[in-house]
Amino acid sequence: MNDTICAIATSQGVGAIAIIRVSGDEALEIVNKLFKGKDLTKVDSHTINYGKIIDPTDNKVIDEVLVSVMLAPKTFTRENVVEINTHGGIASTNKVLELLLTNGCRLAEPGEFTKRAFLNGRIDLLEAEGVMDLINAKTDTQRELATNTVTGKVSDLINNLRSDLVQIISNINVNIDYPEYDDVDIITNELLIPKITALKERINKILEESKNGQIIKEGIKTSIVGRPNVGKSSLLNALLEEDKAIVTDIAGTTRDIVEGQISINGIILNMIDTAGIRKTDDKVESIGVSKSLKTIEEADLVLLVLNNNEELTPDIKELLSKIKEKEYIVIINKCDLASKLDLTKLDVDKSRIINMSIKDNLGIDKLKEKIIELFNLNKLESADPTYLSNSRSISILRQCLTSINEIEQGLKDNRPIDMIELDIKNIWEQLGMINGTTYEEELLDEMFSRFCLGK
Ligand SMILES: Nc1nc2c(ncn2[C@@H]2O[C@H](COP(=O)(O)OP(=O)(O)O)[C@@H](O)[C@H]2O)c(=O)[nH]1
Ligand SMILES: [Mg+2]
Repeated sequence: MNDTICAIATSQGVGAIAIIRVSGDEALEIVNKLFKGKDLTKVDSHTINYGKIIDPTDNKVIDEVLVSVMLAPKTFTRENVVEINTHGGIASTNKVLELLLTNGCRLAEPGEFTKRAFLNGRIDLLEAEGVMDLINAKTDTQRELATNTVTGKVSDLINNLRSDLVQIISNINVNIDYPEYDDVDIITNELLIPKITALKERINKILEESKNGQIIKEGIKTSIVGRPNVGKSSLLNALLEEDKAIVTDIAGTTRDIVEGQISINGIILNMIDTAGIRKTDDKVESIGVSKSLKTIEEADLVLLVLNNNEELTPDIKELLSKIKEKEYIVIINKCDLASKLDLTKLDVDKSRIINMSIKDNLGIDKLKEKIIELFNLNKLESADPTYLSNSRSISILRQCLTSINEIEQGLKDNRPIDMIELDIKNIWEQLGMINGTTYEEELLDEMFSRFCLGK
């Protein structure tokens, strides 16, 4: 038997109403001990009941409340659930919680209600993760993606792959069991190849589109790099429209990393202003420089800032070769000054160059437009976002892709069909880990611990 858990589900602090949630076999009995009004154990399911919470030791009234009674199994956790709506003061809410704890409830762990919803089969693992995304959503696009995850649209991507695999497995089985059976497709390796290839392409597409999911959920990691004094911090400040990073004409001012966020078409740009990249003997500055190089590796987008008024140096060419593996934009700043920069020596695609004068506020809009173009943000904003977005499922799906490539090769090499069948079953199981058909206890603990209390 599961113990009965409780937690304050609304955010802690003063509000008009606070909700305390109780879930478990004894939810009704425990709340009933504290409730003056109707006998909650006898009311209909899914009713809201007016009454008072009293302290049973001295019968003092704690608060006037509305109590929602929801009986299993049609509840979020599939257990009996009672929600107490109190006046949202800190003292009264905490007092009600305390009374629940002294009368048989245990304080829920973070995410424990959702964990129970998952363990009791109410939602799958992807949907559970979506619940957290929905709570954390800050932009409309994030909210839409999370809603599609919570309501199972994203799970269907995986469920459909799994049912296709079952189809293939059953075809193989019929063939193994009744090799002489004419009616059934004779599943020879030849016939299987196109099916496997089609499946591989679908997995590929889901993975390709999951990049959109990650961009929506986590934003675009953007690193602003370049030599000292070219205007990197000025660029960050201009994009943020505030003076966040310190700007001076002294080279080496930004020694550590300064971060800021803006939203472009509903997508968050997570910007990092870095220390200027140059050879230096200053210990603090050189740590900054190596940190900047590291942010390039982790970035989705690199903004390389050059000074129009400075000649090109060899280290820039070196830097350029590093950032070319990423999405990048070359910003030529200080266009208000005389040009000393020889662009012909710069081996970059012209469409990726933006001329700016941050001082005169010129070029910021062009830069934003370029980012929208590079990441297809217009399309992302208008699409109904149904993408895998958490790195856990994406990495499992990547493994599945590797396995399916091996199967395809195995078929071409005429590997025995019963071995192939085993490999296909393995993929089916791996996919089950994405939506939690199979799971490990440790993963659940780790995942739900990131939820907020009362969810
Ligand atoms: N003339 C001119 N000066 C600029 C421009 N943008 C930034 N600066 C100046 O260049 C200097 C260095 O800027 P800063 O943003 O600190 O460069 P960082 O070292 O790359 O972060 C400051 O004195 C800025 O005011 C610009 O577009 N034109
Ligand atoms: Mg700086």
